Amino acid sequence: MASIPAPIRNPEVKYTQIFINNEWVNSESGKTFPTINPTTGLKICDVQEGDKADVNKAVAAAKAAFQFGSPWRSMDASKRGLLLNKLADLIERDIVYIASLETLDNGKPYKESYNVDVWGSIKQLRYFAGWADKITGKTIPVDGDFLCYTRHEPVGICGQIIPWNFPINMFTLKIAPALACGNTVVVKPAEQTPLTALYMAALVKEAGFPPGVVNVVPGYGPTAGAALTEHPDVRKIAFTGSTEVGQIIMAAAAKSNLKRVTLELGGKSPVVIFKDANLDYVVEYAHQALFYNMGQVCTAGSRTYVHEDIYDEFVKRAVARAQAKKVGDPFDNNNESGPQVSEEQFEKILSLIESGKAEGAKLECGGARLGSEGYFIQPTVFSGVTDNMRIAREEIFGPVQQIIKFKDMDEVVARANDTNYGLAAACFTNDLNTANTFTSRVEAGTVWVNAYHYISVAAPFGGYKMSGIGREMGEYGLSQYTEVKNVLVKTPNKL
Ligand code: TXE
Repeated sequence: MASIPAPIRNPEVKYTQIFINNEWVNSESGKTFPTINPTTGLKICDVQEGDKADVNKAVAAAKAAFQFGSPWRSMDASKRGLLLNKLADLIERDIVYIASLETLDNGKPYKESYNVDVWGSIKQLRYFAGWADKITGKTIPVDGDFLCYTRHEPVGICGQIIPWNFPINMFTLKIAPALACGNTVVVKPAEQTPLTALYMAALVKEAGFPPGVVNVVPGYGPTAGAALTEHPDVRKIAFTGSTEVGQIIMAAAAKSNLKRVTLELGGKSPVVIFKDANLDYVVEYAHQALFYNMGQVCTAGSRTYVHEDIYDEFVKRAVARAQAKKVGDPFDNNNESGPQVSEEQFEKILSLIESGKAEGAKLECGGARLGSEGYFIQPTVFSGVTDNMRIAREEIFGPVQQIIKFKDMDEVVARANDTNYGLAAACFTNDLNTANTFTSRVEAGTVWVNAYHYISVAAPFGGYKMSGIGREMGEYGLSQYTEVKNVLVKTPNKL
């Protein structure tokens, strides 16, 4: 990895208020909430706590910005692209600060905040900036004397609710396609990690987006998030988070005004290692598939199926790899992993580890807290895992690898698909027929062959089954932010 500039270990927090109409305001209730540094467990600062009244104000601003004749609705599509590119430039200017702020608030290693999250955001903005003036309809040769064409129009006010595992990246992934298509947005960042979204709001203003186009309301899910989901003027909700909350959101969207809904939810993704795979290569990939971002990834490869002929050797090497992992201060670039994001997640993971032990899986290494402050967990590996155990069925969202034995293709595909989730999957093999059979049979929105976690903004991303609805990224993702209008013009003769 190329060397990167040193982090700012104590980045100053510049914005803690609610961002509406390009202005900073306090919450109507006067309430605030703390955001915690997961490396120490100590408070970083208090942030204004948005609730229904604040969401109503933000939606009103987004609605006004979406009126015909407003600066935003009158703007050339190419100019929307320029603004998105400008925003990308501003992030690039401030990348060290933003990556440092992300690490402070989320706990992820600074080198990953910098190289993956913040650079990823820049790429997303530039990708969708390029689309802004290329969103076109069709002319359709219908029977009769008609000019028939389609217009791809913005949906309107979009509510966007994001999680804490990739805070800035989720922020840009949500706003970029929405703005490229000409929508206005109200974003609710996760309560655990509001700080980079608020800094992004300041950059949105600096870039020159008109007031009301982007609004950011920090707050809790059942209050601010629910108010956005239930609001009658919001036309679309884009959500990334747990499957349970996805179900609540879809029900509320249906009940209020049949909002369009896209959901990117949880997963229990299988990584299937056939017996011809190169062991050194797959041990590392399977390790990263699970442990990347402290296991807090919706696509985490959290069911590692290994062919019985290579199972024992694989377990031995996977354990050695996990034991060699450097976990600690996320600002120290020698460390591979930092803490879990919050005490709640930390406790959830430890209790699932206990369930694994109680249900008879073999704890090969780890299994407990690391150190005495912050939310660090030892890299943990279980072998002897069977499909019915909770650790093989539930999303752990932590550094806990489950290694499971299999015999053949038919059996492993059936077992891989025996879950309500369907976000991602991978197989490792050098045999083309094995790979093609697996990719065609496995039920998942993204399937990797001899790779893991490679995600491109140009390619669609989303889940089968209870892992989600709709696709984000790429042209498929763009289509979720437009309505298709069919126009039929009577003509005096056949055109
Ligand atoms: O998620 P929530 P949590 C999974 C992962 C994790 C579990 C719980 O397994 O352990 O979910 O995490 C907002 N109406 N993922 O509790 O609650 C909330 O404020 C509207 C997978 O943090 O789903 C936050 O902004 N909004 C996932 C966002 O939803 C509501 C990433 C996500 O929080 C709401 C995160 C409500 N009623 C967790 N309740 C992924 N797919 O990557 C909460 N929110």
